[in-house]
Amino acid sequence: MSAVNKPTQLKNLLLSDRTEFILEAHNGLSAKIVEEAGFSGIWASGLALSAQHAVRDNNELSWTQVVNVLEFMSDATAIPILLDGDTGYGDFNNMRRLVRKLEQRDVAGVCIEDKLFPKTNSFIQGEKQELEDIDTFCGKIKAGKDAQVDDDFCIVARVEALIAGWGLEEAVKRGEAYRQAGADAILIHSKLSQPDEILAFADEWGNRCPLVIVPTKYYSTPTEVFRQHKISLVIWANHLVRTNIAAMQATARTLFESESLVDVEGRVATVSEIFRLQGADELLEAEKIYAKSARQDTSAIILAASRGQGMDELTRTRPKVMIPVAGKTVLRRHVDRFKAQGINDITVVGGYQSEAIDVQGSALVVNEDWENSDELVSLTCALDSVATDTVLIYGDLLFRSYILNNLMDWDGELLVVVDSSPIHQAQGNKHDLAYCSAPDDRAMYQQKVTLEQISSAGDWNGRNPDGRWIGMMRARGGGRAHLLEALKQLQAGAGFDSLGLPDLINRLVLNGHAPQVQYISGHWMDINNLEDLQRAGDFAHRHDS
Ligand code: SPV
Ligand code: MG
Repeated sequence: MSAVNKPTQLKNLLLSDRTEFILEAHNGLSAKIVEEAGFSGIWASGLALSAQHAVRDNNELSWTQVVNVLEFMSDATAIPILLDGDTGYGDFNNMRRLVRKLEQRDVAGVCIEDKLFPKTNSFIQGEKQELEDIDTFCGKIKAGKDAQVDDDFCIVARVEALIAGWGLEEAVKRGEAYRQAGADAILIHSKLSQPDEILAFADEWGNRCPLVIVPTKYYSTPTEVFRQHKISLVIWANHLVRTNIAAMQATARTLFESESLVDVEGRVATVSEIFRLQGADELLEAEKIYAKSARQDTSAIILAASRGQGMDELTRTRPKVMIPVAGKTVLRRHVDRFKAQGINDITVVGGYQSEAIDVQGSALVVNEDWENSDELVSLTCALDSVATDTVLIYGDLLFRSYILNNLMDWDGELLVVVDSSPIHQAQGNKHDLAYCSAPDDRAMYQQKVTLEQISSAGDWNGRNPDGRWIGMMRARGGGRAHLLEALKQLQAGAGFDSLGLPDLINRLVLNGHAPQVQYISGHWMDINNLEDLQRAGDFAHRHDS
């Protein structure tokens, strides 16, 4: 952002003792591209603004529509914009209002031409065009100058005498009248392919006030010639809209003919370049500050490295999480559930047949040594994904959405989900039995219970288990640090390779950081064998919400 305001920047360009250059733009994006290329100013061309809306340069675009586009251009850039204001869109009174509206949008200046509303582009039968009466046009200039609030807002008066087939004398007479009426610069326009009449005007003009030219037709004139003739400002008036047209036509033709993107991809801007020009990064940063509720700091880690047993054929070429259940893989179900909670930072730890893991919306890390290691080794592969708030979950679970909902609603540092229903402690389901500070008292809302042990023994310390840990936990805030600390301790000890999440949870208890228990009663299942898989289909159909 320049410290100098935009009108002053434009004034400085006009008054600079070098020949300066500005380039056409016709919307926010092209304005930004002009600025990034290094230009010190933008020409908001009437021709380009109307062309980009596929209407004619005959004031078919209303002046308020022009001003609306200018607002985007001005917001997108820090360099001054000189609007091609045609005839000022009416009389002196319309001109006053235009100037006020432009200043409100931080447009630095306006160029008006001495033709009649509605105007026609100078290159369409220019010699037939009628010029405005000199005094009337001077009144417009004066009205505009009197209306401006910023002293440096620039009004450029454009002389169309040469275009309309009048001679040099009339052109200079008009230029002088406009200068005396208060114009900050004179734009002298020509439709000839040689610069002769422009240069003759410039020589006659001397240094009365800054001179502006638009060399669209005499484009082959060396720029040095303009310098020698003391031209203040050169306008490249329509070259971005023309670039657009040529590029878009080429792309459209290729796509239509080839019915494929292959020939086009390398020739067009990348999607990330679009995001850069839009300033997408800034929004991501701002979200971190202003949109905390979107669970920006929450991640999910899904452990899916093992093959699983008892499902031989089904897991021959893919891990268990990639088996479809009621039309959707188990992993897809997980990712959808997390996304529904606003958790978008999702990491899957694969191992067995990890190349078959393909779920959009999640990142994959691989425990290469999955065959000789267990869950905690997998977890260490995903350490980068342990966020301020992290949900850890087994890959082979199916669960009703409210379970994750409730888990995310709790505000403790360490939480584990325990199922207190007897069915999950039945014979054959001996692992992950949970011993808690109190049994599930369903009559109590948000009962404060802590975990004491997860064990595969059905009678830990001579007690009956209070339920079964379902393979879902959450660590947030201080709980994250406790979790990482416990993991580090276990890693330093013997037998780390064969440890699982229950060992980590038990270490947390040992360290004095017993997780809180969220009791549930059923409404989940894990998939361990073909029979489970069949039940899983029913489960998914019944509880897909
Ligand atoms: C424009 O860019 O709209 C101009 C310049 O007014 S010209 O098209 O040459 O008239
Ligand atoms: Mg124009």
